[in-house]
Amino acid sequence: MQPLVRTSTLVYALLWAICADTHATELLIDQKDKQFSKKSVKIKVGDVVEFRNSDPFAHNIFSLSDAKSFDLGSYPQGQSKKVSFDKPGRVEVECSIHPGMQMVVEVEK
Ligand SMILES: [Cu+2]
Repeated sequence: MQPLVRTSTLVYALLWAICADTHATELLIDQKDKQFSKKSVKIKVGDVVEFRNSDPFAHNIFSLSDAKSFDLGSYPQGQSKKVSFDKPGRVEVECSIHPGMQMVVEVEK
């Protein structure tokens, strides 16, 4: 029975490693009335933020920050796009269509 026990322990450890590796927290930020649902959020490296558009017009959010630079392009009501944050730092998110829309994502180690 000894080898069997060892094998199953190994399989369990392997599964745990795989799950731990892909286990990123996902956070939803809404865009409504030309505002982000939160002005600032704190997340961990590897976490994913889903940016949903609930306004009846398009938003085009982007960031030029060193910790994460991205441009999600313009997308309409009901759609979501996800951004994964892979470096620690302060990420300022803006909308290129509505200059008043701003938020900060603090990515911690
Ligand atoms: Cu916008």
